[in-house]
Amino acid sequence: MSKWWQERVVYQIYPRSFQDTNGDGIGDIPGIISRLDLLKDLGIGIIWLSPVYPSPNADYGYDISDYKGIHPDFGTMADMEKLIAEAEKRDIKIIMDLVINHTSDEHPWFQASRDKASPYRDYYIWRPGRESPGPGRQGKPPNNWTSFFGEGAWEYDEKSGEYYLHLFAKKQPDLNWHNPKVFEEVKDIMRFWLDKGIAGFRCDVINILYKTSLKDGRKKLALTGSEYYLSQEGTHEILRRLRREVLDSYDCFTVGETVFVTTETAKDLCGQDRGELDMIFSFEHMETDQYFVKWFKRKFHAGRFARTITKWQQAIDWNANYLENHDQPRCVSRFGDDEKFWDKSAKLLCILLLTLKGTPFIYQGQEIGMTNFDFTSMDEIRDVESHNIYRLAEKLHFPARVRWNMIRATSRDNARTPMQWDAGPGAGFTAGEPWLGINKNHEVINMAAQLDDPASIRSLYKAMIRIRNMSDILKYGSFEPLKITRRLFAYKRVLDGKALTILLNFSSSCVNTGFTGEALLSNYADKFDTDALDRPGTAFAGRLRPWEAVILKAGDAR
Ligand code: TEU
Ligand code: CA
Repeated sequence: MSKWWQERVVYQIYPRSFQDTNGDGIGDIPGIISRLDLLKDLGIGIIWLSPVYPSPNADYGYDISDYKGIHPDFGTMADMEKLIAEAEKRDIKIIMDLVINHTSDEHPWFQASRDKASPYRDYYIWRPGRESPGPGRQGKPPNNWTSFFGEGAWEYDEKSGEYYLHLFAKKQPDLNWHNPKVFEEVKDIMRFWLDKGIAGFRCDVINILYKTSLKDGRKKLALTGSEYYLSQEGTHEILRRLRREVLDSYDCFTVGETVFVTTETAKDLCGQDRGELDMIFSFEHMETDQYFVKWFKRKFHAGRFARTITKWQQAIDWNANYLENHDQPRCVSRFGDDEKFWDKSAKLLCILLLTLKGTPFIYQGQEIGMTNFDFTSMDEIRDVESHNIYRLAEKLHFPARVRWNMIRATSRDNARTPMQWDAGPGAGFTAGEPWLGINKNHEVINMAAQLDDPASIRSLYKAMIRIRNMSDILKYGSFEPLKITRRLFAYKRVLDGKALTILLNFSSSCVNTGFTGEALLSNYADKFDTDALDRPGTAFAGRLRPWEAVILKAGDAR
């Protein structure tokens, strides 16, 4: 009944920022290999590797120019094979990023496709300009769609005299999923990696593959045109066919990154009877601190956040749970308190993540409570999305200070600063000049400082991963909300008459929860034991200290 990917905790590596071994300032595959023992010690069972393929890095690897290669910055195919083998020795599986909505414009398919007579022409979505008075005249873009990165979704190509569609950066042309040849190419790529021993894929923006029409969309603040490509039936069909024709022949799983899904549309993508994806990343809980688009921040409200998580826990059989990834600001800076209660709030978020129902995904650095960056200007930002949005806001006459505050709070570079291994000048990440600035707080927040400290954030992650791995209640128990206020999130996990109650205080003042009992674990403890759930606990009178998180024994489920 249960699957191995439900029993293991996933750790996401953003290779560029994980560990550099040759001093070029860029993380690499040998660096990942050198840290495998540490990941094993943490207790994780699966690594999700963000893209390591050749790429001109317009979007740092999410613009792929060769799906069957390894970017020389990261190493060689031999390094990759060694990584797979070394991980396997430690019983760690590896999943890779599958980016198939678009390629790089430097991919040979796209280069060939710029020639109207090429057999590759139809691999992409080309259209003539509108109201163009004659051949060779550019005209206006074919429709009014806008891209995820804030610009128009069409780019004019001089060479072929037509526009191509790109839902992300202009160096990321969208593939044409109406073309059966594209489908065959992708199947071939998937088999190539599965045959090398990869255990599955994280499927990038996978619910937007199929565009039903290229008509003008209803005008919106963002993503005009999305009604023609979000979770369309054509996409469902592609996913079912990829499952049947490729994935079913391997012992593997898929997690889809699915944008703008509701609990209803999500069920069609990952429902067990659908034969599409095994689980999905949804975004709704990540949108609870914003107005409409992520650039307009709204004060974090724990109640809204908890209600959204609860809704998804109850609606979906098996969620992919996450609080952080390479696109999102750091969770302690966003849902916790990265100043006075940095330690306690990072630990509270750890307990939340590891006690939800579903597969937990931890992002590199989260296990030591890394925070948002401390950059002071746009010159320090590398992310294409941040620069595009900054420029757009400039065009809209937003004052400079407002623009910078938008970027500071939401930039994806918040999560992409190098891993903080130690307090030294290169943070133990590099002996050279890092590709992206290292947060100055690495002198305090780093792995070396936490590794042997039994009370550290990292020690709690390690304990909680083991506890979850051993607890059927935490893995398979149902999720039942108990109480949600602006500060308190209380829920129960129940299995076969046994239950655990989780109480989380999302505030810097004390909270009376109204729950009493036997506390098995608290984030205020001075050491974290993996057998915490099996030993007698201590009496809990109902009051939580600032940012305190407690797991209570609740023997009688009802
Ligand atoms: O992200 C898609 C996505 O919708 C967003 O999370 C995106 O990062 C952006 O914030 C929208 O405002 C995936 C990848 O995770 C991301 O790194 C890539 O840039 C993107 O697809 C394109 O491949
Ligand atoms: Ca390197």
